[in-house]
Amino acid sequence: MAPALPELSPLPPRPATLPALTPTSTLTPVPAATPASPALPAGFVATPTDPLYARQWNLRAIRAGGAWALLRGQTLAPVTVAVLDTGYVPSAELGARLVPGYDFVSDPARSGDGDGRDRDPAALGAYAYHGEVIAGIVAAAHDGRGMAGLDPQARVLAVRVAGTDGMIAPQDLADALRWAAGLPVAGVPANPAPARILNLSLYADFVPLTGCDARVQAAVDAVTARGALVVAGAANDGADSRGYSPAGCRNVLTVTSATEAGTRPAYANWGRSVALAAPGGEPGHGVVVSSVSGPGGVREPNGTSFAAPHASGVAALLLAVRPGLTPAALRDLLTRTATPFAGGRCDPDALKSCGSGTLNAEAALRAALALPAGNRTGR
Ligand SMILES: [Ca+2]
Ligand SMILES: [Ca+2]
Repeated sequence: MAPALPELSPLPPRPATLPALTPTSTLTPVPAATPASPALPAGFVATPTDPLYARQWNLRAIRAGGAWALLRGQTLAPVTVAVLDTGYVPSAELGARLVPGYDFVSDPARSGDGDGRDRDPAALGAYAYHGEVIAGIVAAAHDGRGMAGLDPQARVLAVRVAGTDGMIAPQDLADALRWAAGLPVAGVPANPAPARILNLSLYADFVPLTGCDARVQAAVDAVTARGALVVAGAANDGADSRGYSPAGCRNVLTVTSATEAGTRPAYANWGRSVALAAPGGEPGHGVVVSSVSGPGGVREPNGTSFAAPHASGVAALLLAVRPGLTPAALRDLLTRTATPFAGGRCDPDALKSCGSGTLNAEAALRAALALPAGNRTGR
């Protein structure tokens, strides 16, 4: 069975199970702000003072600073992004903006908490970092410590779908999708904080990689009809992403990885189901993030898992300024404003396509701001 989540680093060839984190002796908090940082400005800033920002090449690659400059000084209604992943890890980068969702892992043999589904989505085991890091890429605070996230005003709903083995059951994923978007799921209390964007840096295990699983497709279609955008990582097998769920499903914004040079790293899935690329890095040059699991509170993972939340974070910025955007309109904005690949392709092999280009936060936000404010926008 292929692993649903990528390892941190380096990327070994097709491991049978997910490798655990490189052990660290202690859990260390995010580096503290330089002595009680003098009054950080309210609202967006074009250049965050977070110490890791200088190393966040991924944010420069997508012109995040240009997007923030367009929002300078503004405080917008928070957009909720659900991260369906390993679950909830308290984060100094998100504080109360990180909302514990629900534990959808139904198999007690893989849940690590001794039972099936329940109200406690706490991430457990060696892969707990995965959801934590993705939440940080979407929404880490611009607070003078640690990393900068794409939408520091977003809320993240942490929904647990991966077991301690890093594997995801298709029915758990399908139910979690519906619940995260505010649709009813039998046996689960209603979600008090439905999300407009659902980030899936994973794929369903226990099914053949031959196409979109019908349960996952039905859930994706239902949440799309409700107005939620599904963003998925393309997966890390260097293969056509069409066989994967959700990457190969309809109505999914599938995101593959680009290197800093804007090319396809060998691990990154490709193909017609890929909408665009975003920085996911490569072995030895990953995406720099805050993590309580990392030495000094820092990790540098690579993989399409870390590309997808760039698109989710930018989508949150678009919804913050134009709340009426439909999933189709968000997809249109993100893909048509992407920066074309050098020479028109991400890979010398034209078959190995990466969609319309590399995510461009500034261009996407400019295009959204050019749309009329107000009611439901787009198809
Ligand atoms: Ca449980
Ligand atoms: Ca920060």
